[in-house]
Amino acid sequence: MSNVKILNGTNLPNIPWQDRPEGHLLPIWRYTENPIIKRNPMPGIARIFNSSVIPYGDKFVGVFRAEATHGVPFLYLGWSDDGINWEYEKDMIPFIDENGNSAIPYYMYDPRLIKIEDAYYIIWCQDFYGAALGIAKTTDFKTFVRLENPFIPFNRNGVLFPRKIGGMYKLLSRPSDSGHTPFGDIFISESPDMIYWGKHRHVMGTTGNWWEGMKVGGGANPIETSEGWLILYHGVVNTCNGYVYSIGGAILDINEPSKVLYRSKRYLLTPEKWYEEMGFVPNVTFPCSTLQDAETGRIALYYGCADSYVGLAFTDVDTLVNYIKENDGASWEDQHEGRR
Ligand code: BMA
Repeated sequence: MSNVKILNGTNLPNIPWQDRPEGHLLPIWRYTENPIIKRNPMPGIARIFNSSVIPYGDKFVGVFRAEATHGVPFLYLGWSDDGINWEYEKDMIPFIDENGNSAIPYYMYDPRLIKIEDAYYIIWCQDFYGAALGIAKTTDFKTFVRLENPFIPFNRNGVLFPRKIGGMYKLLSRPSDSGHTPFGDIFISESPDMIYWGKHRHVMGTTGNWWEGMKVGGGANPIETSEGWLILYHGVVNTCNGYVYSIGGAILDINEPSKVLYRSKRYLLTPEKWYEEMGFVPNVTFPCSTLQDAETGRIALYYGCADSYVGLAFTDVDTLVNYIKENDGASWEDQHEGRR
């Protein structure tokens, strides 16, 4: 039983899990059999990484960023009994528009999958005359209908909240440029209908803590807790050898999530293992989704590793919330509503 409560969450007794290893210092610990998705996972696909998983009945469903052997990423659906071993559908997700016509973008990457009320939404980055966000809705994982793109380019790292707040859908995003974006803050926007997005607010930016000194971007779906919205995000530092992506954590106000209550000035996980340090893009740990068990507070984190693999890691809501509070470095700017 945890002290911090996961709110509006379901019990997930079959959550993938390993206990914290003796003497492990950081608040997130890795699955010993990582990476759970290795190179060339299926015909025509070179790498799967930066992917998102949710429970579905007594199984798990995932939307996977699959980089084809022609080098272009698209989204594939996968199913799993245990959240660790995955079977992928042979063809990419057949997105359609509202008239039923095929509507597959030129490329699609970094999906986040979420259930809101009775529907499932996928949000990702795609070409819209430049990198921007796309969204689609499904209720049966057979028909996937694209909604209007929420923002003009350039924007990435769209993360939806699992319920309306004050009657509005809420969306984190990271305005960017058309390339590898050497800057970036997290903003929040709201919508009554998932079509018209507005009332934009700044949530948080970079800090003087070097691991997140260049840019930050939303990661896993926010987890509703008795302390506020728990978010795991990525923070990036630029080095003489390229960008390094670590995982950070923060807690946002439950009713006004543009306000950061606590934010860890220390990373929660950073590239240390061979599958995080070596790969298509070295030194990337990129959080994209979590599973959580409301009963025990256990959290399983799926993260992309070096743009080559999917890694699994574990924590629990007490450990994470306590670590973020103990290492709090939220600035006045973070705690502010974020309106200028
Ligand atoms: C970001 C995104 C991620 C990727 C990361 C490291 O800009 O494109 O998909 O994991 O770069 O290459």
